[in-house]
Amino acid sequence: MNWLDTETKSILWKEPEPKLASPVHRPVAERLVSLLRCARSCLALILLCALVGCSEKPITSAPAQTNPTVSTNPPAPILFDDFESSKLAEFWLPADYGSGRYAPGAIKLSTNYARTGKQSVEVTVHEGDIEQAGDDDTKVERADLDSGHFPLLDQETWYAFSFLIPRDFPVVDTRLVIGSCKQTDVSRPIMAQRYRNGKHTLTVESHGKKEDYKLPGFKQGEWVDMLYRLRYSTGKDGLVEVWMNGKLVAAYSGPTAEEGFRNAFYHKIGLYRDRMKPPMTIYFDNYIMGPSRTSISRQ
Ligand SMILES: [Ca+2]
Repeated sequence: MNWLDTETKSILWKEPEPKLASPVHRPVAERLVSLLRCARSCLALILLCALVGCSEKPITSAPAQTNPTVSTNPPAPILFDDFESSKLAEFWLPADYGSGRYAPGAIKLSTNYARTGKQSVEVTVHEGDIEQAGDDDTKVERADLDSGHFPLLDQETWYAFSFLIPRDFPVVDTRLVIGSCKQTDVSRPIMAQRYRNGKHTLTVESHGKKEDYKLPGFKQGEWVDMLYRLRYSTGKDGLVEVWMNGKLVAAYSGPTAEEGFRNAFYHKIGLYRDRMKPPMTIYFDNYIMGPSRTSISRQ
């Protein structure tokens, strides 16, 4: 199978930088220049830290568990849609299925923007679309694409996609989720990527606890590449790691699934919000899901 074109591969999988020549083979003058440059960069970094403060802890990968629970379920399937065909890929659930739902006409293939190729998928939500009761007497509405429910307990699953929020997108202080991972019969999302009032954030919720992560901002009108690594587990070996434009921006380790609920997990992209008047439109491209990083980047 080789469904990723070269451009897509280059986005999802950045090849390692070519190794520099060994210092012993480089002329002395070149090494001196290199040392001076390094010293200058270090000094600049120290000055920058002194000016802006470097109190924030760097984000590191969630610690690897020495004895993660081994699953007897089949690994996550490999799914891919570059939205270049005349219709959505077969794996997307229909508009009226479960909780990933959309109104007629809400999901369209579009040539307005493309991360690669000529098309992406355009998702629009209007006031009252698939309205349901939310928390605290709120009403929620949605246009969601659901990539399917799978028995992924105690397994790693990777998801990648690109999104673009147009320049004229309404920036409002209203709850808005653009991507989430969920356990089928649990109401709260395990992980939700949010964009509210111009702030880009992520929440991880499990076992009654909720953690908030601030994600880097982005420019409306430009593509953003996301990569999620999830390990669905009711125990300590669960994890959530999120990369944005190739940089690790959030890492959580701990439970990511609820006991006593179904071994069925799914991922949605789209627009899920508290009810409001102005419509919203977002674009997605290059959706990929698979059981490992290599499975979604080197097919
Ligand atoms: Ca495309």
